[in-house]
Formats: sequence, structure tokens, C-alpha cells
Amino acid sequence: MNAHPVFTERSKVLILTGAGVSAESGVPTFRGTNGLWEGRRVEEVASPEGFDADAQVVWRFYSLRRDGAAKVNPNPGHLAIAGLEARLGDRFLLATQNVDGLHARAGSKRMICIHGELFKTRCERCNVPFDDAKTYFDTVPRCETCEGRLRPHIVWFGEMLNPSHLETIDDFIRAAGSDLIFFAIGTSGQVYPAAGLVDAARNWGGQCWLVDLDPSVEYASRFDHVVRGKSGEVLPELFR
Ligand code: BV8
Ligand code: ZN
Repeated sequence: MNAHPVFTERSKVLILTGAGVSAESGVPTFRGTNGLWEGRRVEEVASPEGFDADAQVVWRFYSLRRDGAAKVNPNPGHLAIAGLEARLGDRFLLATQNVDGLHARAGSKRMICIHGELFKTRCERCNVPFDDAKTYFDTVPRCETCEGRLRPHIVWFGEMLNPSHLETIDDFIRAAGSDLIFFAIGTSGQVYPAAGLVDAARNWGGQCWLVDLDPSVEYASRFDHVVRGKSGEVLPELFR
């Protein structure tokens, strides 16, 4: 059996999740499907350049994902993460790269969606996100106020993450110091700056755990512990 993290009453937990946490709910991962969509690289479709080149193609990509995500449910991995938060309270923080909304539906509250949210839309100019589960296969929606193009409230490749999100995470890591236990779960660790969180956690004295079905060798080399397995099966035991 794998090593087990030791949670004390001083422990502070930061969790970074990626697509692997939603895989058992039936949401395809990025690199599992070799990151292609309609023969295009995801980086091309999920980017400002892709949106400028053909906003309809991008809205089709996100509309398909809205349809898909609306049909799936949180899995025991999401529930175990929400359960740990319930026990630790403000000694817990979740940073998710996932946009599918499953963590929130599992009860996670102390959560930062660092790559945006699939079920939110915003006007390119007004920039105020609003809840939106609609799909747009045949039109590019326009803003009622300024006629600007509406876009998914997603952080695309080449776009900055919300600086206040990164600051909140950084403050949590620094304040925790050697009381920090950092878990990266279901992520290939290829996308920055999220992939750099393990380095910050280690620099400030944190203990780093990677939980992944098929850990990336390079990413795994930066962790103290690597637990190989399906998050839905491993987490309920790991966080017991
Ligand atoms: C930025 C929204 C710069 C889209 C996403 C260095 C510094 C800064 C930036 C860069 C840099 N180097 C390169 C860059 C550019 C780029 C980048 O990192 N590119 C990579 C591809 C090389 N970074 C950016 O563009 C970021 N922006 O910093 O811009 C900048 C600087 C100044 C001024 C202006 C700009 C923006 C990154 C955000 C991009 N948006 N998502 C969408 O979702 O539609 S990223 C996208 O990939 C998703 O969010 C996804 O979550 C994320 C990462 O993928 P993973 O979650 O890891 O999923 P993956 O499929 O890869 O892996 C799944 C894992 O699960 C696998 O390991 C598998 O084994 C495991 N698994 C499978 N099943 C299970 C499982 N594990 C457990 N249980 C299972 N059952
Ligand atoms: Zn507008």
C-alpha cells in the first residue's frame, strides 16, 4: 500500500486538480485524447487567435463541452476533496484547472477556478462574466449592451491567469510554510503557470504528493510522494 500523508491539526492542504479528476465522471481529458479537437490542436482552438480566426468554431468547441458536462456527475474523487475541505476549513484551498463545474457540484467552496468556468460567458469588451449554460452552434452571441462578441469565460492559451487568483494561492503557500501538504491530482503538469505550483510549494517547505493514473515522469520527479491510481478510488482512502 502507498505511503500515507500525515494530517496534523497544523496541516494546511493545497490541492491542484486537472482533467484526470473528472475522467471517471466521463469527461475526456486533454492529452488522453491526444489534445485534438476536429483535427485541430486544443491550443489552437482554445486561444484568442483561434477565436479571432473563427469564433464560431470556438463556440462549437465550448458548446459541445457544455452539452457533455451537463450530462455528467461528480465522482468519489470530487466528493473526497470536498470532504477534506469540510474537515479542514480555512486550512484548505483547492485550485482547479478544470472548467467543468464538477467540484462545485460536489460541494467544494474554498476553490479557485484558475482556468475559468465553462458555464460562464462574458462580453469581450464589458468583461463581466455571467452564468450561461446555453450552446451556440450556429451563431456567435453578441452583448446586449455594447454589441461586442460574447466569449466563454475561459483562460485561453496565451492569456494571463487572474492575478488575484495566483496571489491567493501564493499567499496560502507562504503562510503555510512547512505545515503545507500540496497535492497535484490528475494533471499532466504541462500547462504553466499551474504546473509551477509544486516548485513553489517545495520552496516554502511543503510536502508534495502527486496522485495520477499514469504520472508524467518529468512532473513526478518534482514530488516527494507519487501515488499511482484512479483518483476516484485513491482519494477516499488517502484523505480518510
Ligand atoms: C499564460 C482552458 C503567458 C481551456 C486551459 C511558461 C510560463 C507561462 C506560460 C507558458 C509557459 N510555457 C508555455 C506557456 C504557454 C502556455 C503553456 O503552458 N502551454 C503548454 C501547453 C506548454 N500557458 C499559457 O498559455 C497560460 N497563460 O501564462 O500566458 C502570458 C504571460 C504574460 C502575458 C500574457 C500571457 C494559460 C494556460 C491556461 C490555458 N487554458 N484550459 C479549456 O479548458 O478549454 S489549459 C487546459 O490544460 C485545461 O485547463 C487543463 O486542465 C489543462 C491542463 O491539462 P490537464 O488538466 O493536466 O489534463 P491532461 O489531459 O493534460 O492530463 C490529465 C492527467 O490525468 C494525466 O496525467 C492522466 O494520466 C491523468 N488521469 C487520467 N485519468 C485519471 C487520471 N488521474 C487520476 N485518475 C484518473 N481516473
Ligand atoms: Zn459588452
